[in-house]
Amino acid sequence: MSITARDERFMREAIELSLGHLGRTGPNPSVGCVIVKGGEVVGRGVTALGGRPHAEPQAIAEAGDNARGATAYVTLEPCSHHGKTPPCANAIVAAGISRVVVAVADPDPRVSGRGLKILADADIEVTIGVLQKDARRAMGGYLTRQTKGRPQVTLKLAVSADGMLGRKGAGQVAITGSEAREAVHRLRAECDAILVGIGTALADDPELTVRLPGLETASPLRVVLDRRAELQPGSKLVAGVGRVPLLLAISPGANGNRKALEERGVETVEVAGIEDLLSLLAQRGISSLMVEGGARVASDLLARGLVDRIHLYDAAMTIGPDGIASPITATRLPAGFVRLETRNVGADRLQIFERLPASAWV
Ligand code: AOF
Ligand code: ZN
Repeated sequence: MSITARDERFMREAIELSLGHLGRTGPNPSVGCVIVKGGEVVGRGVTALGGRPHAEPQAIAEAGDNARGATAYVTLEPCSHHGKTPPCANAIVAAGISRVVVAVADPDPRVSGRGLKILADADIEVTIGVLQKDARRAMGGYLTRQTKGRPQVTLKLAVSADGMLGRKGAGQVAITGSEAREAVHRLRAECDAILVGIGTALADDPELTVRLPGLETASPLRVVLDRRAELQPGSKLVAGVGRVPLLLAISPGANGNRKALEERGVETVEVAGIEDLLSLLAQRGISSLMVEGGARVASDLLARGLVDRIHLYDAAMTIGPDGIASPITATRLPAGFVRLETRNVGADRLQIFERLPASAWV
């Protein structure tokens, strides 16, 4: 059967469902599943918080007897492996579903085409690739980790009208307004980890937590790139360790404040450089990393081609001559990126860029 507008409509619904748990199912991707019978949705599922159960068994349970002869729309190829839960492809066969529409094949070597084969061998009609681009975008973190062995990197920058990220020696400077702050906290909640350089950690004394009603428990791992272990044991980052973990990436053999920080519950890891840190994070199941500063870390990642997405906030305020210049501004955009979206967030303007080719796994 060819792809219809109806297929796209129901797949869109499955993608929307998946977005609801983005950043909270790691290391599993957040997958959406919609079961349709006679043009009506009879079951919905999304990968549960923490990663299990998977989306499909939940949708099948909701559909009950209606699953027989129905069509299932799933954003990712149903799994075929006996992991902590039985394979979703087998559950689909057992439920008597007669057609499965999938957006993206699963690159996980344990699945990778085997899920589709289980379905086809059971004479289920399989359609693959519906809204593939949108689903890839929704699962960008998972797909980047699986195919590149590093997390998807999102660089967030708040830039003044004169192209600055902050003021030298001034600590935190409010560049964007409260709506932008809220949007940034939501983005934090959707990522698995947040990274800043030691310069930003010392100058701003940030907390790097999600402070939005209802999302207080969605704060991701905080990571500081701190070659010489200079982070202050009395900093807000360290004070919050009991609630949200903090990982300090230091150079091999670095001492500095290491001991005092470790005594306060900070985990230290020795890495040779940023690439090393990214692969270590991926090995720990971190699929999406948000980079919040500062200028040096941002420039370094951009120069190494390690930035996948940019959220650029432009504000109307100016900093002046003692500012810290941003590597990217509204008039100095990065090469090799395509703009996906421009919108106003309160008084500020947000532009979202994605690296070309649009998906690293093409
Ligand atoms: C699905 N539906 O909702 C998700 C899937 O550790 P496990 O056993 O939970 O397996 C993790 C793998 O399951 C993950 O790498 C990916 O291949 C798949 N995720 N599959 O059928 C889902 N979240
Ligand atoms: Zn599964």
